[in-house]
Amino acid sequence: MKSEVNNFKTLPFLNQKAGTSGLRRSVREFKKKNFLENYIQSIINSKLFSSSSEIIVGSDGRYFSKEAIEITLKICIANNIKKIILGEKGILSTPALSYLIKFNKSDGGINFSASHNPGGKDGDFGIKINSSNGGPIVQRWIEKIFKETLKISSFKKVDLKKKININQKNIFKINNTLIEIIDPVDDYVNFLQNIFDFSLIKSLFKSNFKFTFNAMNGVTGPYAKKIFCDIFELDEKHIINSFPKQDFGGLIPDPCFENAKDFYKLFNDNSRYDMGALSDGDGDRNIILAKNFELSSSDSLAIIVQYSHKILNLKQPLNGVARSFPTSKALDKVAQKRNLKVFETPTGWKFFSNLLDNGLVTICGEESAGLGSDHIREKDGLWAILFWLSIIAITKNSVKQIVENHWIEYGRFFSKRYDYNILTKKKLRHIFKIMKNYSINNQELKVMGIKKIIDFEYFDPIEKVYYKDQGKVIFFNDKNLRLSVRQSGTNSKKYLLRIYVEYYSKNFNNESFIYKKMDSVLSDFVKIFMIT
Ligand code: VG1
Ligand code: CO
Repeated sequence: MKSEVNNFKTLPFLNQKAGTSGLRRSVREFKKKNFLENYIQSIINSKLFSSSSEIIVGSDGRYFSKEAIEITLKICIANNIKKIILGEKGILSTPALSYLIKFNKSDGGINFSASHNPGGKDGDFGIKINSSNGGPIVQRWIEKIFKETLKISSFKKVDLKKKININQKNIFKINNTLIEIIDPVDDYVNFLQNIFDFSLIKSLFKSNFKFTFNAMNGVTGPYAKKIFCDIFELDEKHIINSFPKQDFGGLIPDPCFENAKDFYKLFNDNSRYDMGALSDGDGDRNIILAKNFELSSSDSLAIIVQYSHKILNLKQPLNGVARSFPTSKALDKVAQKRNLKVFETPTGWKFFSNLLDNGLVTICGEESAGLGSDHIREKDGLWAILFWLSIIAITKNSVKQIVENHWIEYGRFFSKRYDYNILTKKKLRHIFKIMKNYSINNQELKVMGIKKIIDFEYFDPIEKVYYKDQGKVIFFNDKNLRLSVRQSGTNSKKYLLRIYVEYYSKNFNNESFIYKKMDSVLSDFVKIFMIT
């Protein structure tokens, strides 16, 4: 087959740098002539992959995924990549893709997903790039690929007469490249069966326990059906939005009340369910609901660590634990009791991978519905849900009871995230500048009880690199209060500022009083720093 070299220098690749979780842009941008071709060739030019590489390729099934996979295959073939393993119909959840890299000892992965961002032709598209450990590429590789995007002048792509059929399991060779199309679900689900005691969870499902799952028309549906229906014998009617759709059926696949109102309503006063769970577009996030109750991810992380020694594959002491800095310190309380070291990282899973690879941590997580462990190198929605089902089966308590017992023992970290759409880059820079230049002796800050504002910096103990500009942390005279501020790195359209407020109280019941207090701190803060 002919390999064509294209010399279109059509696109200035300036600023095509991956953010918190890969390169994320609008579909419209990705569909520009040669945009994707140039980016995939840039990845190859960076030498992340070579002609002896085996690469796992998949997607969350969103609009443009199949075309993107076809383009990627043609470029990989022209560049003589040795082997591509692909999920049937182009489907692979982010955790399943990470699993396949790690356990096939592959050289990395390309995952077409914009995760929780909207899909469809007016939505977003994205590329998550993974290295040979199964985790997102670290900053060094992000920079190398970025540099290649600045100087790329041509790409190689084979010219094929026929479309490559990726819709059924198969193995075939085109030129020097072996292409294997596999079942996206089976191996990963078998793997999960070695982590958790499935018979224990099955007995929970056989009891009176009522469970429902919402896949948000993302990639997790087929995995959830296999686990909950085929193995735990749950009726399929309890798995909602279970077919991966190109436009997520019009839903935004970011699991939260706004995007899943009907599902949330199933958990009102008259709820017939004991537990509900949702995942995002690419299956790495999880939300857990119960009657009149939504579990915060920060609490979920702490409680998972609290019960880890009771779970099949985690019975040995943990190496350590990690959380991103805006994630509440509930984890730290449990870790302190267990004598575990806590690593506080910038936002984004790539920071956890080094710690996991080097045996420094076993469990880690973020406030944004992402939890995981050293079983793979991505956050894992179904893993977290199975963990909770195991805790419920072991303790025979309800979700709410388990959480309240945790609060009684450790106190409660109230936490909330607020997002602000900042209109211009200039304004965003200005906000950070005034935060930097503010004197602590300023009267307004004194009135607010602000003690200090620091840059959150992180020293990666493995890479031996200092990460700066990751956000700000604001400390108050009231030690129970903490505020973090950072810019989102996953939003394709807007400059999004995220403000995280945390308040610790030994008494878990004074909810409305504490939330009011948090709201008022926030409203003073945004006024002083001219955020609104
Ligand atoms: C958001 C979350 C972050 C998460 C990232 C990727 O990033 O805050 O915790 O790691 O999404 O999640 P940001 O920069 O917009 O705050 V996913 O589900 O896209 O892999
Ligand atoms: Co995701």
